[in-house]
Amino acid sequence: MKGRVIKSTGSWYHCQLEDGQMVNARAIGKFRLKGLKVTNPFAVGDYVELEIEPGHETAIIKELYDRENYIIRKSPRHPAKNHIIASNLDQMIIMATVESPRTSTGFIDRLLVVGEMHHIPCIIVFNKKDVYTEKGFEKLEYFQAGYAVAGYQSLVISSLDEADISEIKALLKDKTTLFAGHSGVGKSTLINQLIPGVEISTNEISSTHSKGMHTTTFAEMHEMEKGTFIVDTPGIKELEVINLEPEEVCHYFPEMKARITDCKFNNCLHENEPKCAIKYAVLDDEIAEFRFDNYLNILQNVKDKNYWQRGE
Ligand SMILES: Nc1nc2c(ncn2[C@@H]2O[C@H](COP(=O)(O)OP(=O)(O)OP(=O)(O)O)[C@@H](O)[C@H]2O)c(=O)[nH]1
Ligand SMILES: [Mg+2]
Ligand SMILES: [Zn+2]
Repeated sequence: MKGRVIKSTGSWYHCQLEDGQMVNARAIGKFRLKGLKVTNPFAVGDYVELEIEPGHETAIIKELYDRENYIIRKSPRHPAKNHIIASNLDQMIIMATVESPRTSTGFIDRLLVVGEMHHIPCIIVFNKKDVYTEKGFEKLEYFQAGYAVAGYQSLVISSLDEADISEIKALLKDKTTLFAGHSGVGKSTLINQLIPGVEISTNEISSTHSKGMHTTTFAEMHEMEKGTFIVDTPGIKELEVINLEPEEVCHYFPEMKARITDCKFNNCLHENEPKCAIKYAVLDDEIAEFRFDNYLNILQNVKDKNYWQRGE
């Protein structure tokens, strides 16, 4: 019997069967993970083959169906291992806030790179527009212009605004969407508005730090309508882009990727090389400066990390 992992709590997996029924399932024995060094053998979004235990309300996971894609990050608890956040995703909503708390574009761009690496389309949703100052709106305009040039759709919403909720609802229809972003940006609040009655707990952000306090602690999938799923995730504080070579980084910035063949050197990393088409595009305002800065930052991280991994 086929099921989909909706939620995982330690060794138990809450699965939804094709007829909509729920069953608690667990795996017996070790699962071969095809070379993946991960802390969790199954993730939210996985399709699994289940065998209902006789006389029980529970099931055994017999098989993991191939994942169409998945989002992976370094495990916060076991740095040598990775953690699969969720799988089989149609899109990712990157929730950000310009103020209270502030999300840096550096963080947004790391998530965008992860989305590009896994071929998962991303939409940026700036939440809490009801509390932005005039200065906040100015910054927002600058960011939105930069993302538009890069080819990303971005929206400005408030989780308290009915019209905004309807707009988001339309974007989600018949898809599995991952909601990602810092703690306190309002992911769970928005999902509560999208699915009346789900009542996910949300929390005030601490007034001293203006940061969230991690109200959601594990990823969980919610069904908005039949066939429409939303994955709520715990706030991510920092995100290290993993499994990347320095020369690959620019491939995951679409507005750069489109221009790299115009650079003089085919191994150009767009730092200080002569006749670099990317640099010219930044000077001509065809690539937003903040995007280019974030690129250089990620590039440096990737270089540093690969350096240490090689043990030089
Ligand atoms: N003013 C305003 N407050 C909002 C909005 N959306 C959410 N909030 C508030 O922001 C706080 C944090 O919201 P949550 O939904 O818990 O945030 P989260 O992103 O799920 O946080 P984690 O679960 O910790 O990752 C709550 O106090 C919400 O009421 C909004 O559009 N406007
Ligand atoms: Mg939450
Ligand atoms: Zn270049």
